[in-house]
Amino acid sequence: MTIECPIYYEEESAQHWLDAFSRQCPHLDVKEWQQVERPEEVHYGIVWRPSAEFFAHFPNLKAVLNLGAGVDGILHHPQLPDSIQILRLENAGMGAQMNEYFAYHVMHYHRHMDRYNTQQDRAQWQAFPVAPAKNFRVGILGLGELGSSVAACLQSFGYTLSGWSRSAKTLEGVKSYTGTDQLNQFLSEVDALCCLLPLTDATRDILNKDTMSKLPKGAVIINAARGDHLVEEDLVELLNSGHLRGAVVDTLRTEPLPSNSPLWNQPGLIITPHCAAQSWLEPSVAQIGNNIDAMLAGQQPSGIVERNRGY
Ligand code: NDP
Ligand code: OXD
Repeated sequence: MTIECPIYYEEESAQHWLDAFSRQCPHLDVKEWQQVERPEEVHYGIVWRPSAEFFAHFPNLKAVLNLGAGVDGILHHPQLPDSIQILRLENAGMGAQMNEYFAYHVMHYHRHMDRYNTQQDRAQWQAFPVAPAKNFRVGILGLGELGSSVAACLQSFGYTLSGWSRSAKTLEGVKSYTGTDQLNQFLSEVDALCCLLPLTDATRDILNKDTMSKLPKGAVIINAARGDHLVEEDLVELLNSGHLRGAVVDTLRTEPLPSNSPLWNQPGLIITPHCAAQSWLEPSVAQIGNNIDAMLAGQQPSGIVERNRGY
């Protein structure tokens, strides 16, 4: 028996997903959502940023499987029924990509590449002393699937690591901080602040003037979580005042960042186009296929989103 599953993918064509599902999960009949002939018979939908009408079109959905790790978009979907279970991708190749993204940028600052870039613009030849990695303190906001992967990767280079999460963690070599009570202490001991939090009511605007001012002077920020974590005007103010040495942002409040945004020309700011980690086809399809099989067999799938906590 084949199971019909509609897919809604925000970009023009879901063809690459359709091909991967037919290769890896031939027992699932995954098709573009408009091609489903009897929408009322469908129980599982596969989505990335579904349109307003998607949920009304499939009145008997039991679960949606999100083609990404972050679920802030789908949780704010105006038509999302209360009864539907939401599953998200866990890692699915994104851990390795985040490791590369954060290692690259942490080293950019630890090894003074920002300063050398500026010097090159001025044809200036001057070396800075190289401090051991253990003297460069990296703090990670969010120690979930991706944050804990980045922590383990950076630890292998010898960086001094700490992390902030809702629940306490026992990750080797990572000092664990939890809750708002411990946030200021955590921030005060960090040279590079990496953000890998989910966007929730509790974390929106968390990188603001007050919190970023708690970082030591000369600290840097690397945000690859969501644009709404960061108050962009506050970042600009702290870069211009010299409190922050630099920042890297992969996600912005408005995406794509408009071409006339002054952020493009902000000194000290590196912008990348929401590319830190992508949902790779093979592991994503395998995870979604396993989850649908588990639900069909009456078993617990993985990656269940707890709606009350927002991630
Ligand atoms: P997880 O849900 O696995 O981890 C989230 C972490 O954040 C957990 O450690 C959690 O704590 C912590 N956390 C959540 N709320 C709070 C809070 N209020 N206070 C303190 N800590 C909190 O998420 P992932 O690691 O899979 O993904 C993280 C985010 O990365 C995604 O939500 C998405 O926004 C972003 N992302 C960005 C991509 C890009 O290309 N730029 C690609 C993929 C993801 P606890 O462990 O106690 O639950
Ligand atoms: C995600 C993303 O959340 O790509 O997976 O941002």
